[in-house]
Amino acid sequence: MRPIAALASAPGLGGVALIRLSGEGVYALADRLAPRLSPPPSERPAGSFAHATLVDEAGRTLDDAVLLFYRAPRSYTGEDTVELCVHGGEVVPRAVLDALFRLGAAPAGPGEFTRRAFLNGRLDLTQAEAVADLVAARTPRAERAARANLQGRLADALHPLYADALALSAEVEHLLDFDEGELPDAFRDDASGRVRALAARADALLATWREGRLTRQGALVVLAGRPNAGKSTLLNLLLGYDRAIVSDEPGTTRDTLEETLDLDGVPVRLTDTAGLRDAPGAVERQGVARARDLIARADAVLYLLAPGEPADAAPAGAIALRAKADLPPAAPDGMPAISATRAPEAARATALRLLREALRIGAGDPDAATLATERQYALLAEAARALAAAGAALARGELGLVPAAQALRDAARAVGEILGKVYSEDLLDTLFARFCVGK
Ligand SMILES: Nc1nc2c(ncn2[C@@H]2O[C@H](COP(=O)(O)OP(=O)(O)OP(=O)(O)O)[C@@H](O)[C@H]2O)c(=O)[nH]1
Ligand SMILES: [Mg+2]
Repeated sequence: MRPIAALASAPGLGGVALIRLSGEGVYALADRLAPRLSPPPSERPAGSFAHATLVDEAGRTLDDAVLLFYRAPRSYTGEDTVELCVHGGEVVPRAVLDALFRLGAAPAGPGEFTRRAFLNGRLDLTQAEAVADLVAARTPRAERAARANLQGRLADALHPLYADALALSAEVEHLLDFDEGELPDAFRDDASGRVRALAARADALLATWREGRLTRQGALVVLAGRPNAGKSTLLNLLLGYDRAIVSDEPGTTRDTLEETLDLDGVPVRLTDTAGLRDAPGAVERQGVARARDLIARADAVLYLLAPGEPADAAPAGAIALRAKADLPPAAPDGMPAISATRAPEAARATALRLLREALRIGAGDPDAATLATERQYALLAEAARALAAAGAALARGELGLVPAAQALRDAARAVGEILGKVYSEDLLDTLFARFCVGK
C-alpha cells in the first residue's frame, strides 16, 4: 500500500514529536530525507535506530532526528515502517511532514495505521476498537478494560463461539442426509443441547455490555425527589464543593445541573434536578419535565424521600433514600436514611455505597472480556437471536433442520463481523473515523 505519514504524538508544544511513515517504498523516502546517513536507512536492519540530519529537497536542514526502523511484517501496521522522532512544537514536525508529502507520502487518515494493521492481520476488529478505547480512556479502570480487549480477551471468547456455531451448522445439515424416520434422536437432542450452550455463552458475553458501557461512556445518575428534599445539598456533599444553590425555599433548583464524579474509575454524570411537583411557574414546570426525562434515561436514580413521605413515592427502579433523618417523624422503617447536615460524612458514604450497589461497579473482573462498543453489542445480540431461532427450529424436528442450519450460520456471521472476519469498506470507514490521525 502507498506510503502514508502523520504526526503520531499530540500536536502542540512538547519536547519530541513522533512522525510515523508506513507503506511500500518508505525506505526510499527515508533515504532521500536523510541523504547523509551512512549506511542509508534502506540498508539498516529492522529493529535498529539511527541519529540523522533530515534535509529538504534543496538540501536545507529540517531537523536532527532519531529514526527507528521496522520491516514488514514486524511492525505495528505489518508494513515497512520508519518512525522519526523530531523536535516538538508547531514548526519542525510540520516542515518534516510537508517534506515527506512532497516526496510522495500521502497524509494518513484517522486510524489509517491501525486500519492497515487490521488489513494485514496484525489485529482483529475488537483489538482495533480497543486501541481507540485505550487512547480515549479517562480512568485507570477504562484503561484496564481496553487493554484486556487489546490483548485479545474478547476475541478469545468470540473465536470459539464463531467456530462452534459454524461446525454445528454443518453437523445439522448433515442430519438431512438421513432418510425420513432414520434420524437419530440422540443426535438431535445433542444438537439442541449444544445450541443452548452456545446461546448461554452469547448471553454471558452480552451481560458484560453494561460494565463495558459504564466504564467507557460513564453512568448517568439522577438525584430526584420532592422540592426541598435535600437533593442539591447531597449533590454538593458528593462533589465535595458547593456546586448547587441550597435554600429552604422549595423550587430552588429549576434547571438540571450535571457534574462528573469518578466512582471507582467509572465516570458518573451526577445530575441534580428540579423537585417533582405540580410547579406553579412555567420555568419550574420545564425543569420538572426535564427531571422526568432524565429519570427515564438514567442508569440509576437516587430518590430522596422527604420526612414523612411514603417509601412508595419513589419511581419504580429508583434507589429510595430517606433524607433529613434528623427531623421528625423519625420512625425507622428499615430504609437507608441520611442526615446531610447532622452527619455529612456518613450521608456521603451511604449514598456512594447505594450507588455502587445499584450500578454494580467493581462486580466484574476488570481484566475480563467486555463488550466495548455499540457495534459489538448489536452484532452479538443479533447472534443471540439467531441462536434462539436455531433452537426453536431444531425443536420442530426434521422440517426445522434447514432453517436451524441457516440460523446457526447467521449467528456465526454476526460473531464473525464483530471480529472482522467479514467486513465492508463502509464499516471500516465508520469504525476508524473515531480514531485520531496518527494512530
Ligand atoms: N435538617 C436538615 N436539613 C437539611 C438536610 N439536608 C438539606 N437540608 C436543608 O433543606 C433545605 C433544602 O435543601 P436543598 O438541598 O436545597 O433541597 P432540594 O431538594 O435541592 O430543593 P429544590 O431544589 O427546591 O428541589 C435547605 O435549607 C437545606 O439546608 C438534612 O439532612 N437535615
Ligand atoms: Mg435543589
